[in-house]
Amino acid sequence: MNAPVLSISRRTRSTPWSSRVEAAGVRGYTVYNHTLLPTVFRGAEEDYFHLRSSVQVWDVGCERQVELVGADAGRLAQLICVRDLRKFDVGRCGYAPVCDQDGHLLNDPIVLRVGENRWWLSVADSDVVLWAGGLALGMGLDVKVHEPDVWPLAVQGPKAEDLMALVFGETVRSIRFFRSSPLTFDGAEMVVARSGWSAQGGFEVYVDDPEVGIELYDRLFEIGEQFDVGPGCPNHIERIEAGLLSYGNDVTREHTPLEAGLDKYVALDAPIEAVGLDAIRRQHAAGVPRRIAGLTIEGDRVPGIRGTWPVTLGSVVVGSITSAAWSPRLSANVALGMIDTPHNEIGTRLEVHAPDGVRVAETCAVPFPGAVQR
Ligand code: THG
Repeated sequence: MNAPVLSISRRTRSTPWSSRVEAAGVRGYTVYNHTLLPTVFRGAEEDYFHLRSSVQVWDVGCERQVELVGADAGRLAQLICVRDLRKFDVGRCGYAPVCDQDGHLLNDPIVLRVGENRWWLSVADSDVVLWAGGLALGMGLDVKVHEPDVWPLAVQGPKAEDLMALVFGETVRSIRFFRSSPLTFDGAEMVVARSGWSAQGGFEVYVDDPEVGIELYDRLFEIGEQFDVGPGCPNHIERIEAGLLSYGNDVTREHTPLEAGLDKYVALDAPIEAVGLDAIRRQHAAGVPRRIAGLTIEGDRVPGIRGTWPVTLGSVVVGSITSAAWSPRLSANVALGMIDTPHNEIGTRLEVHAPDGVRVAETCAVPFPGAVQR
């Protein structure tokens, strides 16, 4: 049987690096923010071990920036994000849930304050620009909301810092986790942040010129040869082990940030007003009915997951598996699932209804052992 292909058109946006990624032998794509996102190069397991041992360059141009610029930009950012942004000085970045009026997750972006009155929401896969623009319009705010052409390029892995220091200079070493700094490459200034969707350490470069972007990509590969640099992408196995959530997969508009386990990014007590915060505070007071959990699933390699798998305790459905993969390092199946309270308490034994049969599973702490190397 021939596998179906993804037909790519104008609606499925390319990034400045799509041609490079294809030349490098990308084997799979997904679509994220209407944009191509590579999912595998040499194979999920090979990519995984390479990411954990050297350095990879990731085309994450699909992580679109929603820019808020103008006198009310800070006010709008705080209205949109349920995290307390009062201490966000210029250069600061942070993971910040975005919710609707019922406290349901609309997105889980990284927020960057890139100027006094300029903020970026580096968004996950949903159209935040429409929500932000609608709020600004409805509230009569003095702010422009748009999606500038800025594409993140991630450099991830234990050797990312050494590579970045050769390309951008030694000062990259002084950028702290979730901080950014404007740095120059070939005379072009760009925002460089210590962040990225892996637990292996690294940076993200926000590129606003496709030609410079290609030059940067090529330079990273030229100079990176000594570090065994390779093409890469967010790795399914690595990110499950790290407990990094995928919006649309692990958490959706059905869930609140508390159910997503993002409590520490919610201003439960701070005197701020953000859309959805009241609803989240009410849920916090009443108790959270379900929560994302790590799980190990017994047996040999689980099949690929497309959709979710039911989780039961005896005859009662108590949740679902949302992401699962065989970890070649732990020799175990690692998973994330949305599990009803109190069955999400660590050490609870449950059953998973995978397509190839029922398996025993056990809830566990995330990150998984040895996942974080940053
Ligand atoms: N980088 C950029 N934009 C993004 C992502 C990214 N937009 C979409 C998506 N990823 C947003 N989701 C996440 C989820 C988790 C993290 C980053 C983005 C993350 N979390 C750390 C953790 O959970 O350990 C730490 C978060 C913190 O301390 O603030 O890194 O990857 N540009």
